[in-house]
Amino acid sequence: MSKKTTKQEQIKDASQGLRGTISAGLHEVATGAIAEDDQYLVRFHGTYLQDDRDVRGERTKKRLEKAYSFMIRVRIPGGVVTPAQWLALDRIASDYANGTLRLTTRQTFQYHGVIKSNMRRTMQAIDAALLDTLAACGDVNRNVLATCNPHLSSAHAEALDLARKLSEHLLPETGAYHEIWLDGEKVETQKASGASDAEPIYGKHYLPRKFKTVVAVPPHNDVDIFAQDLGFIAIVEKDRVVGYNVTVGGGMGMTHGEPDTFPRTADVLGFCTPAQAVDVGEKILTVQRDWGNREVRKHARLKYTIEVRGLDAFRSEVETRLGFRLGAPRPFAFNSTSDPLGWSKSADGKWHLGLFVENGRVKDRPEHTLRTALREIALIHKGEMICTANQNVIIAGATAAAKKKIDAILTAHGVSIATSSGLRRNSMACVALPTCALALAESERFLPELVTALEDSIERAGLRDDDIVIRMTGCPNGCARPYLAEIGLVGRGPGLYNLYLGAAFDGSRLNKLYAQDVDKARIVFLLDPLLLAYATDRKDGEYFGDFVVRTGIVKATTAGNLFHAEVQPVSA
Ligand code: SRM
Ligand code: SF4
Repeated sequence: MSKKTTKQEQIKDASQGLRGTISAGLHEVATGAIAEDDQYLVRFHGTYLQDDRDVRGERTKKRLEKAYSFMIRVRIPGGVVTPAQWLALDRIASDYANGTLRLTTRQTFQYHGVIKSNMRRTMQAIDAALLDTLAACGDVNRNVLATCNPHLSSAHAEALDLARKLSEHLLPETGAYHEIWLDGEKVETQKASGASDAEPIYGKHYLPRKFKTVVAVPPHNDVDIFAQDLGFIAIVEKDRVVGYNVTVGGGMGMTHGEPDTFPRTADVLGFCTPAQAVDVGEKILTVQRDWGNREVRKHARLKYTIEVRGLDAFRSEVETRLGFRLGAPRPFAFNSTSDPLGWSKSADGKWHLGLFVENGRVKDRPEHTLRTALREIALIHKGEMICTANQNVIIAGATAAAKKKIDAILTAHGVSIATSSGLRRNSMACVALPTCALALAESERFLPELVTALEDSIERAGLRDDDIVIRMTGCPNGCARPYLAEIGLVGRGPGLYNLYLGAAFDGSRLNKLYAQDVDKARIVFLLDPLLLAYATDRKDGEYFGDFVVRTGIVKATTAGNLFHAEVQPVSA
């Protein structure tokens, strides 16, 4: 290995197929943690060592070890689970985690608060539910997303099928996952080739950085395709997918004060047939494997490879490896990144309920026992439960009789299908404190109260039912994709956020910094007149993000990509 490569590259190199000393570390009872290098390696197995930041200061004062526990992320391509799997996952939350399920922005579940001595039991319980956590984190292809819901059309079912195939094909082959967590037992969802360490796709060093793939069925962009490393846009004719426009180079993460790190929307690379899609995905991944920056981790994502090498050179290398040329992109149009909430009926006669889950946290609160309600629904439901990339859940494929029962269960548990406003319906926050090690500010625990405060302005402006996308993160890494929100808030420090405005409602244009280091009162103060102006001066059907651009509230200096433009915030 070159000496110039990052520490993470050296750890992968020495890891013996992602084993490191994880197994030994799990048996070490003197600490709730694991060795530092293993903390990086366990990510490939779908888990992170964390500590409870709410008690960190107090424990340091008392000279106690940090309150360590693990976050575990399940791999669920397309976010689709059976009711039986939901019940199993729910049980695990009580048995081993903090009693909540956290639906993520990438169509899956996370557990928080799993202590080391419960780690293997938890992984085995996930395995028993015929699920796994392999490659849910780490420098590999992550959970693959698909536009919800396979009942809606054959094209939606094909999109889910492709997401599953891509996820399966791009899984690491190491037997370490079996050995460490399952005692060599077979994981049903792992590659049939099983415990080989050869890693024909990844090689010994895996990827330079995480890699994220989605499949979208226009006009719904619920998977936020332009935020992803690799995307497939279904081109549908007569209800069948005739091929995919392939997108590359999207990503959200940046670092405050480092302008050579930035969010970027993906480019359309070309067109492929359904039969070519998995191969195209593999070759794009391998070009990034070989061309990605392994010396500066902050520049290691595919978006920087594309910026440095150029889209044409990238396409040409992909085509050389494929042995054929990609076709010219076909026309497509997205209209929204939101989820269809409420009840709807598909052509197959089945009912589907899109249920808003505030910031994805499935838990019981007094008067709003959502977790119990979903458990009771899973007990009577015969269809699917689908996690969305907006942290919501779709109870899909219900019969008319089940629909009545589901409504009754929700009512009994104080769960309303309606949300208090279009702003809340389109709100999303990352986890942040107390579990995320990188959080600079609150997010999940703060956004609901900020939305409540903004609902006063919304009410006065007569915008209660209007869809306005608001997203918050506790740091600039962008886990709730805030740079693609009409109103984006990004944590800078305790109680302080950067305010971004002007992304497109269909997810195709980034927003732009509007105000720096603003607190709750200032955010409300700044947004109140803009919301009132929007209500009075908007054109027919104009979205808030488009309005602030058209009226010059934020100024676009390059087409499509506001964020890349020179950043000139108004003074806070
Ligand atoms: Fe994320 C790191 C949570 C989606 C960009 N993300 C983290 C970690 C693991 C913090 C850490 O490294 O210590 C967070 C764990 C918090 C916790 O306590 O649970 C975390 N990310 C999340 C989730 C749970 C947010 C949520 O509230 O739903 C999402 C889990 C998705 C999943 O199921 O796989 C989540 N993260 C995203 C997304 C959105 C997406 O992929 O569509 C992004 C932006 C897209 C992208 O990747 O560019 C995202 N997360 C990051 C980054 C910045 C990456 C970069 O290129 O700079 C980090 C930090 C890092 O990797 O170094 C990060
Ligand atoms: Fe943590 Fe930052 Fe991601 Fe929020 S955006 S979960 S604070 S890494």
